Amino acid sequence: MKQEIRVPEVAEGVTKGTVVAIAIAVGDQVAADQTLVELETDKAVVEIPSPTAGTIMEVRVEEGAEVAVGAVIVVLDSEGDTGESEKASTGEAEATAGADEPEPESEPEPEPEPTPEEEKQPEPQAPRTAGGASAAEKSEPATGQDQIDLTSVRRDDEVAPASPTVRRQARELGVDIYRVKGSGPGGRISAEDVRNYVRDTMQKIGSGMVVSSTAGQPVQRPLPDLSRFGTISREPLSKVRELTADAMSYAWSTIPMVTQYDKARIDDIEKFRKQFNASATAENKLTMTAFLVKDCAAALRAFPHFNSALDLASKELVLNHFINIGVAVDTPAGLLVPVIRDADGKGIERIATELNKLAEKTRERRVSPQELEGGTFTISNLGGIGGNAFTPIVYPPQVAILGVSEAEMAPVWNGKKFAPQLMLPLSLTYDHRVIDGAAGARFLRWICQALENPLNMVMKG
Ligand code: CAO
Repeated sequence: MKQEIRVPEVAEGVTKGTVVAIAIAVGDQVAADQTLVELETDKAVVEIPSPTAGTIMEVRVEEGAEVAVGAVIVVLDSEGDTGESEKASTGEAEATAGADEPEPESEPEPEPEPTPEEEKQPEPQAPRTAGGASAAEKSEPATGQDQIDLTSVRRDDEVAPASPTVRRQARELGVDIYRVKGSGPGGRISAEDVRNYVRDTMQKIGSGMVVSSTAGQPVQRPLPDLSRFGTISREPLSKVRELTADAMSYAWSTIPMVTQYDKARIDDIEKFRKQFNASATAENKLTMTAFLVKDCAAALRAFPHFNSALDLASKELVLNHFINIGVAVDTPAGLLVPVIRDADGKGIERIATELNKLAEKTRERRVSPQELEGGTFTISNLGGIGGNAFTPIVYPPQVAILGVSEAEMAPVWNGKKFAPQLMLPLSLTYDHRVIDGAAGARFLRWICQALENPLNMVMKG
């Protein structure tokens, strides 16, 4: 018997919803109460079950489509229900165990003669994206379902092609379904795919390998429809912004970071800087950042672990015998980090000249890719703009970064009285897998002491 299955009233006041998953395809046999479609409403995601056992004749909706309460979503042939309760319950068992599988594994039933109406049924569909196009439609060339390119179908704003059962399984295991690669037609994700993902992840953790949460692709769940709350506009991400997003997500999700704060008294250095700059040109103008580059280079010589990279796969710490300091430069296109090479072997004036030139080239986007690579430690000086503290993010494979905030006159107790002193706030973020808190505190203190008495840079470095 042909039966139309409609969107039920799922909650009070809910009049429509968006189809986020279709668990069945034309020709599938379903058991009573088996989920047909997952519908996302303003209140929750609800599963719409089949009221009876039968065979799917038509699927009238697509993933991503908005449907109103009362709309027909599926047409079911419930004829086989009578006298076949045995088969229906078997079907249910199969459907539960293999709900993630696109095809039932049992031998197909002998096909009854198709009615003219059945002859017009479309082929089972590949999963549909939120935009309405099927995976097969989106992949080029689509010579067969096996050749569908997942990268072109599983984009941020699309719905992961998995049945509700598989989604539930992923949720229960704490797996983000968007990170699982589906092995079925059209990239459909099966229960086995989820299990394999968990197994792979556990093996990587067991072998000490860092598990990238992004695998080189920024992962983001679909945005809600923000235009529901007001006017919005969109602007394309610049390449720099895209790369920054990727690098920051990777760093944030893979490195356990700690930030340590300290302050350096810089009256003497500032006095010297002003005297020097009285006769300096635009090229060799001495800035606080140039002092910091020299200071950090000397500190890295004294504390080699801060100038390293962690190689968990080989269970080694890679110690860089060269000291290349990256300096974060604010540009109209976004943040770029050109590198002062072999900074420990250079005088402060030379560093200042190089830095001024490099910063200008970077702001004008004339910096070469080679000048942006090979850094072993980074300085991010926001002090020229303002602020009294921030937590910079380590730039992998480096293990530490120094944040610099705005120097300010402050009353400092000198043992007898409070005296006004120019204090520079510093924040050191480090990879806690490589660096312990005590080492972090010593390193940052060393940097402060070298700024307070620059002779320390040459004496101790
Ligand atoms: N406290 C107080 N004043 C500071 C200062 C600080 N920490 N750092 C710089 N200044 C002063 C400079 O001394 C200079 O003053 P004078 O003209 O009197 O000499 C003025 O601010 C401007 O300095 P500058 O910015 O031209 O030069 P710089 O070498 O100090 O900085 C650079 C160079 C590239 C670090 C800076 O231009 C820049 O881009 N900073 C932003 C970095 C950034 O965005 N970081 C965020 C990354 S997210 O972690």
